[in-house]
Amino acid sequence: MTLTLSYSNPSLKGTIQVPGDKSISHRAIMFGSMAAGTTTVEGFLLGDDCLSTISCFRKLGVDIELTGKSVTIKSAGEESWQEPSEVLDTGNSGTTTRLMLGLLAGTSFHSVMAGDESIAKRPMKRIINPLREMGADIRGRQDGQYTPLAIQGTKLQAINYTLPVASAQVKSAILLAALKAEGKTVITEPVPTRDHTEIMLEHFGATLTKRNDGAIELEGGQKLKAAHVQVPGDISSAAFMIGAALITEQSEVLLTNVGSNPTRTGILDVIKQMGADVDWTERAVEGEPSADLTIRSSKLKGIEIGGELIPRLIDEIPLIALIATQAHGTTIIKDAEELRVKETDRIAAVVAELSKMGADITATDDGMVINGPTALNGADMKTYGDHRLGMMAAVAALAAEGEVHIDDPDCIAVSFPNFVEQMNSLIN
Ligand code: SPQ
Repeated sequence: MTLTLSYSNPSLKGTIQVPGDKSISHRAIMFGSMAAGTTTVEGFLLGDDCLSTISCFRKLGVDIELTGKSVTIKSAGEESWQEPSEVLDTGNSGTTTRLMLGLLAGTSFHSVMAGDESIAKRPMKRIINPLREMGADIRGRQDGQYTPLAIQGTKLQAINYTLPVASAQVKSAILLAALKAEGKTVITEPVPTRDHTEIMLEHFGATLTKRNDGAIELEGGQKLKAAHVQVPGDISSAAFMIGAALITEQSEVLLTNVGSNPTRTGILDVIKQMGADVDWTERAVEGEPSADLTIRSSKLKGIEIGGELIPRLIDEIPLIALIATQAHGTTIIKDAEELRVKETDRIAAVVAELSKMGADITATDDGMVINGPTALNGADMKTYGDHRLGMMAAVAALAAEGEVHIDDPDCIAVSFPNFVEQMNSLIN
């Protein structure tokens, strides 16, 4: 079903609580399933990806009850997981697929994982290589590069591993496997990435050490204790509301309880540098930090984005590219070649779709160059089944002259169900 959006000088005003953080919601289900006892989760993201994670753990025999945005997980610990009789369907979720590899590698049973067409094209060797060094037995197409993947659980040994790519999913899969491995695992990252797994490990009673050189050490054989998890709003979802307020006239939007973990707030650094009018008030911290954010229409300027900032805003780049089309001057995004292996090739897709609307945007090997400001016109926009491309198109419609048609808006529900309704509710 195609969604048609058309606006005439829209202005956004009001308050929004964006849905729960996707990365933290996935991990809450995984940790609650590993820990013996009853884990409760509040503010859970009811997005398709996180529902895929719940469905996989139910197939392992874990009792998971969902009531609104609250989840209750009753587990007798991961030793009680049962061999699944069906394929574990990870849907569109890279996080589910990759983190579960780390968890399933150390079980005593056989399991098979597969997801949708997009998952079948995403690289898995980056996870499987370190897990194989730990002793894991994982098979798949092209020597385990692609799903479906068959995992024969086995005993694992600790490793000393330096990540070849900056990836929280690789780091997390190794950490989860390391919990069950014999010995002390040491992980070194080229650039710091989101640390939700480390925070949650400690929250569930595990001990890990962050060394002065940035390396993480985790001793195997630790058991987790059930806990309560409060999930803050997802800053990656908030980013699209931020962009909507920034590029429309006379807008002022309050976003409440947005996750403000410093490993995720690169988008705020970028918009401040671009000249955004934004206020940020931190809330009390319980586990993961969060804040209230007020964002107003702003005159933006182009900037250069690269280096260590990239992992702190990797999922926000489609939105940043869009706001750069409305900024004065040139925006250069570099060191972001990881975008080519997300739900789709996000460099190619963003450039193709914003070009259709009249943007001056060029792809580079590791990013893009955008000259602004340019007027945007209505167009037939493709999502490539990628939620972030879908939301980028919907926000672009606010600034466009004429109708924007979005080919597959349902994919937005992967991370932000009812995004378009929420955005429209702010329009006066
Ligand atoms: O789960 P999935 O599909 O990989 O989701 C994405 C997204 O845009 O929502 C990436 F496409 O977010 C990843 C993120 O890019 C979620 C994530 C995590 O929860 O650990 C880490 C990042 O991926 P990576 O490959 O850099 O580790």
